[in-house]
Amino acid sequence: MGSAGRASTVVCSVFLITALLLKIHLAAADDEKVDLKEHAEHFYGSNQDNKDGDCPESDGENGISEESDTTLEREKEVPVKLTRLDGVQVGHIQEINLTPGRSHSLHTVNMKPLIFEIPDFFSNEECQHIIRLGQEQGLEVSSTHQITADNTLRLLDTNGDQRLSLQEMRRTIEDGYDIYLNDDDIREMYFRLKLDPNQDDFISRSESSGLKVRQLAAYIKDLVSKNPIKKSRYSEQTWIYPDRTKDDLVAEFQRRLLKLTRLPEQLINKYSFFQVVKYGPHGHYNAHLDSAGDTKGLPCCHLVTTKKCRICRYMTIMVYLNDVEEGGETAFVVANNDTFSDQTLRNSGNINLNNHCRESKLHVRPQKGKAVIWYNHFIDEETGWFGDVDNFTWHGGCPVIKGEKWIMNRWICASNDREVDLA
Ligand SMILES: [Ca+2]
Ligand SMILES: [Ca+2]
Repeated sequence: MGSAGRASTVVCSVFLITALLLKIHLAAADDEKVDLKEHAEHFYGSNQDNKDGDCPESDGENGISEESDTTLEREKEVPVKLTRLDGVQVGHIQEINLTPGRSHSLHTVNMKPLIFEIPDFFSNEECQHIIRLGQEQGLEVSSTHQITADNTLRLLDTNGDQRLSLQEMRRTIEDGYDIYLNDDDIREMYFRLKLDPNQDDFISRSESSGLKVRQLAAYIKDLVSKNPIKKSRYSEQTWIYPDRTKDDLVAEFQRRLLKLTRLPEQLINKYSFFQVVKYGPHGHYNAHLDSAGDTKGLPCCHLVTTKKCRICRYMTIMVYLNDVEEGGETAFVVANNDTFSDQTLRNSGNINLNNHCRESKLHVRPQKGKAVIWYNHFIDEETGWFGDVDNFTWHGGCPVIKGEKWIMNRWICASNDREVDLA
C-alpha cells in the first residue's frame, strides 16, 4: 500500500506545511482502488436494480407483504450472520469435504490472528491450470501508488523537535510515495538534492526550505525506475473474472469456497474475481492490511465509484501455485503480540519485508497447492455482521531468494450493510 492500514496514519507533528500541501491517504493502494471500482461497475453493470435496495412496490406485486407473511417476519427476526470457522487451538486439524472424491484437512496455524492452512487445496494440475490462465491473460507490473509531481507530502516530525531525522524522512517517503528506503538511500538523496549541507543526517527547519516536492518526487520516481525493489510491491499480476473466463476449475473453486467458509452464497458469488500474482527474484510485498482499518465513515470501495472509499474484505484466501526454491514466505508481522500500535509498527521499519522479513512474528512457507486463509475482520457481536478490522492480520510476502513464486489471491467482500451484501 499503500496498505489499507495507511488510512490510519496519524501524524504527531507536522511542520513546513507552507511549502507542502496536506493530504490524507485514504484506503488502500491506488491500483486496488481502481480495480475495485472497475469491479463494482462491472458487477452493477448487470445488476443495476440491486443497487438501490428495497422496492416495496415489487414486493406487493409478488404477493408478499410484511403484515401478512409471518414466515418473512420470523426470518427478519433472525438475520443471517457472517460465519467464522472455529480454530479451536493451534495445531488443530479438521477433516473437511470440499470436493467429491477428495479429502482435505483444515489446519489451525495461528489464533491471533486466526489463520488456517489447507494443504493440497489445489492439485498439481489445478495449480498449473491457474498459472496458465494468468499467463494466457498476460501479467502486468503490480503498482500500489502513482508518483507524480502533484503528489502532496506531509513531513512527519514525529517527535516534534522541529527537524527530520533519517527515520522520520523514511516514514515521510513511505507514507507519501509508498517507497521503502534505507538510511543510505536517504543520505544519497540528501547529497544529490543538496538537502543536508551540514551532513548531520537531520533536515533542520532552515534546510527544509530547500526541499521542493516536485524535485523530490522526480528523484524518487527515477530511483524506483532503476530499483523497483524499493517499491512496496515488486511483482506482476493479472485479474481473473469467473463470469468472463467460463472455466470449470474456477467454477469449482467457487463451490469449494462456499463449502469451506459456509458464508451466504451471495458473498461468494459477488466480486468473485481473483488475482494471479508472480514474484520473480527479489519479488516481495511489504506488510499491509487487506482491508481498511480506521475509516468506518467511508463507503466500501466495492459498492461505490467514488474515490473516497475504503477496501472492505472480510476474508482472504491465498493459494500457493508452486514451490518456491527459497524465500517467499507469507509473513504476519505482528501476529501474537500482546497489543497493536500502528505508530509502533510503522516506526519499527518491519513493514519493509524486503529488508525485515525475519523480524516478523509468524511465517507461512509457500507450498504448491496450499491455501492460507484468514479473516481480516471480526464479526460484530451486536449485528452478527461485518465488524472491526483485525490489526493482527498485518502481513506481506517476504522476498523470493531463489526461483519464482506464483499465488492466487481471492478476497470475500462484505460491508456494514447486510441488506446490500445479501441482495
Ligand atoms: Ca523530528
Ligand atoms: Ca542537516
